[in-house]
Amino acid sequence: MASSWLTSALSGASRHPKRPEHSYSYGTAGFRTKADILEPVLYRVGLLAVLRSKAVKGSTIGVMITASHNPEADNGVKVVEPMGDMLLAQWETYATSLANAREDDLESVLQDIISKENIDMEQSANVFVARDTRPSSVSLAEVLIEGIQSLSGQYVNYGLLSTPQLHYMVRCHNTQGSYGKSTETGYYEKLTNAFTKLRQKNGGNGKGSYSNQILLDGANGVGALKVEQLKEHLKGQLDIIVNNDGSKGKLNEECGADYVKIQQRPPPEMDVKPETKCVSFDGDADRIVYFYMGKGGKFKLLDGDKIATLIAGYIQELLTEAGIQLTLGLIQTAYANGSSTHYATKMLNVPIACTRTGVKHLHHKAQEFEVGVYFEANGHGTVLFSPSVIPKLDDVCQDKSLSAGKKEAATKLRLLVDLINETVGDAISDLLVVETILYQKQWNIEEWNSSYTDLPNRQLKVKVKDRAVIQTTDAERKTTSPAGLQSAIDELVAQYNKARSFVRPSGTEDVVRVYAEADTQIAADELAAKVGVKVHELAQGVGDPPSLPS
Ligand code: NG1
Ligand code: ZN
Repeated sequence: MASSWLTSALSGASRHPKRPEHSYSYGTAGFRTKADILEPVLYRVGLLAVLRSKAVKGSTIGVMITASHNPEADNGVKVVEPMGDMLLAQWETYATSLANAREDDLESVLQDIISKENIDMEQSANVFVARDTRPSSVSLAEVLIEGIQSLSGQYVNYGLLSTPQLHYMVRCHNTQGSYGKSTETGYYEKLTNAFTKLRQKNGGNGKGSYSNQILLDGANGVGALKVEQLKEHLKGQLDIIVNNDGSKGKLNEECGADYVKIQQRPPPEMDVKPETKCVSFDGDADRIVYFYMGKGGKFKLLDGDKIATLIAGYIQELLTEAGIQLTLGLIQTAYANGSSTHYATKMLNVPIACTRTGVKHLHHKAQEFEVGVYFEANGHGTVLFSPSVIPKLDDVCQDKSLSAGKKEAATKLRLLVDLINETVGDAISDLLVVETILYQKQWNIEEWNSSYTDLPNRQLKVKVKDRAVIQTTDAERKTTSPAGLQSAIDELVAQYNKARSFVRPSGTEDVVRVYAEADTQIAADELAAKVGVKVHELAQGVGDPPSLPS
């Protein structure tokens, strides 16, 4: 006779049948597709989250319902590990098998996970649930909860949260509050307490051109709502004006960090005056970019690379002032602008590591340093501090033999640790970190932007029959297949100044991405197009090859 949990799980699944024509894959950003085909996936993710919680002896697991920067009609779901990290690779495979299992195979897929992971089905389980502002997220959360309950899991439904807020809640809960209180108020209090203290310490002589005014593009998403709550705790220290707050426009439509970065222009809804400091979040507030309209109405973007170098440089300065030796590293991907890499190595003296695209690769690499700053150029990033860091900072703060200056620098670093959401890139936390540093330096956005000048660059997409024929090595900076492609790219790159180019298959779209940078925009455009043509030629391109700029 089937166990009662199995009967309950299977009967629930029959209420949310999976259609044979749909297939799903748990990618680096979880499951993500059209919202109207996600119901069976959500139910099965409910089952998976309970199994994961049981497998980690009842520690709390998080499930976030969002499709981040995708259009409003899409949705998605991602699972958060007990310390707030992303789901383990082995469990991504289980998630994909569960989501795709035919109804009559579901039992064997569940049994397989239980036996491979040696799961005690008597163990209790707990899941934290949250969602973004997509209309479809409400009913999808209900289906997810049905899945959790069918395996007798306990759950807390937080309703609307940003993705990083959920990661934070999960970590706080599993570390018995040592990371902070697992409530939304606890989140704002932790960040704003650290922010306020740092602001007092940094003094800000008011002589520079720093302005506390920020025009925020909330992507018509959850970040806009959460910033309004943050403002109550900031008590006027920042003057944040929220645009695209969801009251009229659609989520991510002509707004949001992805739109601003790709279109290289402000959202049309925003009335951006010259030199005004602007910020754009994505739909679930785990990405942030800054921008402004410079002289002559020229759009200027300060992306993840600019934020990362600002933060790494600040940490480097404080470590030097405090006389503390820690290994500090900046982790980038091949998409990082060559100027940012040059600036970090030559001017800041911060070592660089390059990983494959996808935040989990950056996150893992960052763990190899005592202080690891990681950012994707598109604005997703944070800082990781190894467990050895806080005791080292505390020692300096308490050492009476040391100078006041050293102790002060160590205290600022200690506060910075509290200001950063280490679990995942967090637009709100990153905003507070950037504003702290700009205030200390008394910089306006133009002064920050002039720390280095981005090399002109271009990204293209090429459609090919099977993008898997493109194989890469060296953190995706070189191709090993198809034959002849890398030597063709090398020859093209050699014809331009300060040039670099690479191609890789996208992990989220059925395209090959081409990146090129060079000393002028014309050269970058031409190089990208020529490399695109080579990809089209050597990797069985579909449709027309990219056209060369006229
Ligand atoms: P793909 O489609 O693999 O290039 C994109 C972004 C990544 C990352 C993922 C996940 C670029 C060039 N790529 O990946 O940085 O954010 O989506 O959402 O921006
Ligand atoms: Zn996002």
